[in-house]
Amino acid sequence: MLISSTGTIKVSSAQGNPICATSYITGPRYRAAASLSGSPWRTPVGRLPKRGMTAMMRFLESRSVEHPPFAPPFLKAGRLVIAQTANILLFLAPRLGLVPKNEASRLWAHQLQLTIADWVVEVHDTHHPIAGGLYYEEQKREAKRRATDFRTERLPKFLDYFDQVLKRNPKGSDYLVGKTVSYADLSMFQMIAGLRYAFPRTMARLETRYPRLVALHDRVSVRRRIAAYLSSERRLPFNQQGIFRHYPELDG
Ligand SMILES: N[C@@H](CCC(=O)N[C@@H](CS)C(=O)NCC(=O)O)C(=O)O
Repeated sequence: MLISSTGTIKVSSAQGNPICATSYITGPRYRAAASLSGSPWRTPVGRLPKRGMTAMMRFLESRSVEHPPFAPPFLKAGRLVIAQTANILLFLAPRLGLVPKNEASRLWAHQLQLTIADWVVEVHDTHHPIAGGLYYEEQKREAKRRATDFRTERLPKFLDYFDQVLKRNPKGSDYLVGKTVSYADLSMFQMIAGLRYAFPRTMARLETRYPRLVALHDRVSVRRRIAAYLSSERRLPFNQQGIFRHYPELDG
């Protein structure tokens, strides 16, 4: 299923179809949305209540929205319409106590989130290196080359970087920003969970080098509300339509 920037939806029942998962996050639901930052709160279109999907499409297509989102996910909070995951988190985190109050910490958390956003795009590009609108099967050869580079060069580089961030945190290596949990930690949890799903063999090998990151993942997963979310229906299992997909031939 693909939602294009113009709001057109192409639906395909084929396996390995062009991706898209999407979400329309309204005020009352934003706490749930904030429980993780990244793809899990993009509800696949097929699972959205019909009303929600219709409302979202109407909104995206409307010519009268002053600050139109380019794409979902977006958040409506009162009169504000906020798109881009990192931007949504920038808005939500101080309201939910998921970032320290001072400006330096907020910028730092935002910087980490933007780096994670770049990382997410690179994960996506392992299975769709040529175009998001083409089927995986139409770009399998390129995907293989791209995935090899991702596994051997890019993935260790990102993991090294975030491991150093933990190591250099003057408030201790338990969290990425300051002395307590922030949304950057929630995003890192999701990255590790997703990478384990997509690249189980590679991650099993690499993880032994990053005990701090693995410990962070585990620390996040047992937090009371996160654990409740993970065992609830709100947690969508990883699948072959999302950013993180498992194609054994792309794993190393
Ligand atoms: N950088 C954006 C990415 C948003 C995104 O990829 N949205 C997808 C939904 S899965 C979309 O509808 N894209 C439409 C397009 O790029 O044309 C974010 O983090 O929110």
